[in-house]
Parts: sequence; structure tokens; C-alpha cells
Amino acid sequence: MKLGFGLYKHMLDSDHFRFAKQCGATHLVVHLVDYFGSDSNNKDNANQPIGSNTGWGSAGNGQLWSLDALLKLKKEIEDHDLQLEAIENFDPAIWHDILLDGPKKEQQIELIKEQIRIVGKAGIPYLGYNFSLAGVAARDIGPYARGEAESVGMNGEVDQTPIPNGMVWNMVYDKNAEDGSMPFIDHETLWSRLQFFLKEIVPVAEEHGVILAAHPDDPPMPYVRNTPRLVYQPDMYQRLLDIQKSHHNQLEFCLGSIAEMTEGDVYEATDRYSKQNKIGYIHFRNVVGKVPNYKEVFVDEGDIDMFRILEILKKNDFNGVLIPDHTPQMSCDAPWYAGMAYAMGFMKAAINSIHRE
Ligand SMILES: [Mn+2]
Repeated sequence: MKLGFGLYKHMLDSDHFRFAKQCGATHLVVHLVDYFGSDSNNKDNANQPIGSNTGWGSAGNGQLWSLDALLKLKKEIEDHDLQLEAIENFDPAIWHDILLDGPKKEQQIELIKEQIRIVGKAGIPYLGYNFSLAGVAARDIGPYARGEAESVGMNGEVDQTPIPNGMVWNMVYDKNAEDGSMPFIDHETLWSRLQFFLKEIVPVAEEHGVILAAHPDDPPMPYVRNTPRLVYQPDMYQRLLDIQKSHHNQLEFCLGSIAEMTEGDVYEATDRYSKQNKIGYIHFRNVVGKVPNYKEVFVDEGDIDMFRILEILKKNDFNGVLIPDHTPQMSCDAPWYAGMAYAMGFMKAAINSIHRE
């Protein structure tokens, strides 16, 4: 097992590469989508009021990540003695109509194929994605972790405010969209959209040596903002895998989201999917409770026995990367960094102790 670190787009610089290295990371997972614009310094936990019409802000300009840009990034990362393991998430600007079954769907599926070719050429092994209409939304923020550390969670209520036209995946892709909101669809309709995506994209990923890794729903509710969710119980991951069976169709396995699900259990799910060799990389974080009443907490204070997870992964020969994903903010001048450094120290010690046994 390998210790990785996740960096947002505005953090892709030398200081942050050094920070990751100092925390013990050997691998990086990078976000190239510019969430939250450029004005927030608390981007990991950025949250929106119920029924937000802007979400995380504006989607990008629809340009693909170029081979030159990816190679440059990869080289900078390698110059810091780190490896670029994965890119996480597509920009809604290049796939909104794949999610929405809109008029540009065919055009956008070609864009995604081209993006995968480029990522493959750059030699980046994984592409994480989250096939979701509402995206990560409808959570609440508060002093929910140990010592009143600020984190996110749900308090029994689910935001079902319809999403306005021009917005998907919690970002605005068309500021000039007509008034109105996203039409209601059922779960099967959304599954058919995912099926179209996987049938088109997985063969291209195979050809170009890229492994797709699907994040489950966060939060894992059947509906959020009046839209259906795909993977909101552990079993539903199997359906996603079975649509297109391939080594290149895998999971971005988020322990926190899975533990928040109302059915199954996180240990059984970890065993089941690691045994199949379907876990691409892991979001290693902890929570208390289940939807719609849960809180994100420090890695060592939640419901999940993280050591038991590592034992299961070791038993099944999982050799991929674990990253901390979200963490509560710690009370100091650098709340996000302190929270992450704390999680990384725990993870490094835990992984070492498991490997020593
Ligand atoms: Mn996650």
C-alpha cells in the first residue's frame, strides 16, 4: 500500500509538493477542475446554502488538459520525488450533456475520449470521476469533529431544491441558461446514461492504458436536490462494475461515503471489491453516523476501524494508493494543512504497522 496526497488545482506548486512529501506521501492525486473560483482559502470544506444556484462556482472554458500541460505537471511532481498517480474529476464544461443526456452528448463523449488519450500518453495511471447530477452538495458545516473542529455532515434534512438550468455537478456550466430547472428523472434513466458513458469510454481507456475510477455518491442519499443518485449503497458499486467488465473500470473507493450508506457494511464492501481487484485508489477518511445523520470526523475518531480496513486490504493484496480525502479543519493559522498533516501522520504509522506484521 502506498501513501498519497490529494491537491486541488490552486495548490499545484512547489510548496504544496514539498508539503505532501514532508507528510510522507510518495504519490499525488490532483484536481484540475477549478472549484470554488479563486477567492476562497477554505476550499476543502467550501459549502453552499441550501438550494444554492451557484454551487462551487463556474465550470471551466471547455478546453481539454493538454499533453504539454500534463507532462509539465508530471515532471514538476517527479522533480519533487513524487509520482502522479491520478487526476480526479472531469470539468462539467466538457461532460454536462453526458450527465444530462443533452444535445452535445455525442460531441462531449468524443472530448472525453480525446482527454483519455492525452492522459494515457502522459503516463498518468488513473482518472477518478463522479457520475452525478447534483455532485457533492446538500451538506452542512459545523463544529462536528473532536474539539469542535469544523467539518461537514448532515442533520437529518436533505436539500431537494431543484437544480436550476445551466448547473450540474454543483457547478454552473451555462450562465445564460433559460429560467427553469433540471427535469426530474428516475434512477434507471440515470443508470442508462452511465451505461452509455462506460460502454463508450472504457474501451478507449483500455486502449490507452488509463484506469477509470468511480467515486460513490457524497452524500449517499437516493435523491439529492431532486435528482437520483447512482451509488448510494455498497451493492450498487457492483452494478457499475458489471456494466462493462474490465480492468480499466474500477472504483475510487471512498471509505467515508461508504460508511455513511444505510445498508451493508464498510468492511464487507472493502473485502468484496478489493478481492475483485477493483479498487483503483482509496479515499481514507472517517465518519460518525449514516445518512441523513452523519458527521465527517478525524481519521481516528469515527465509526470505521481504519486498522481493520488496512488488514482487509493487506489480506487481498491491495497495492494501490490511499489519500486522506476530506479532514476536519484544525484551530490554527493553517486549518486545512494541520488537519491533513494529522491525517497523514496517522495513515503513515498505520500503514507501517500493518506492513510490519
Ligand atoms: Mn471521497
